[in-house]
Amino acid sequence: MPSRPQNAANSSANTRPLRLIIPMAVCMLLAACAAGPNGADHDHQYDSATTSHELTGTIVAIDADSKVWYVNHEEIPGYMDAMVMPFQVPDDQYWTEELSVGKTITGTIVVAGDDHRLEDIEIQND
Ligand SMILES: [Cu+2]
Repeated sequence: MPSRPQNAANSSANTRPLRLIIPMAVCMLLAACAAGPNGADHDHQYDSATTSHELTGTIVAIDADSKVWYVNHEEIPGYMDAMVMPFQVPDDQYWTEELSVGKTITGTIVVAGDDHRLEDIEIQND
C-alpha cells in the first residue's frame, strides 16, 4: 500500500517576493536647449576671422529679459543687406532711460564665427 504523500497542509507563509519591478523608463532625452551662454564670460578666442563693421539702425524691439535688442540696420556695403537682427546687449551701460523702440543707434558689429555682438553703441537723440 503506497503511502499517500502527505499534503503540504503546511500553512506557513508562502512568501513570494513581491518585487515591484518598475521599469526605469526614464527617458532623459531632453535635448539641452542651445540657448546662449547666459552670463558666461565671452572667453572665445577671436581669431583672425573676426570682422567688424560700422552699423546704423533703428531699434524695432527690445527683450529686456534676454537683454536683446532687435535692430533694423541699414545695408553694410559689401557685407550685409539691410535687415532686422538681434543683438545681445549685456552691458548695463546701454540700458538707459533713453533706450526705447524707435531710437536710432550706431555701433560696431563684431562678427566672429557664429557669434556676433554690438560694440561702441550710441543711442541717437533724434
Ligand atoms: Cu545683419
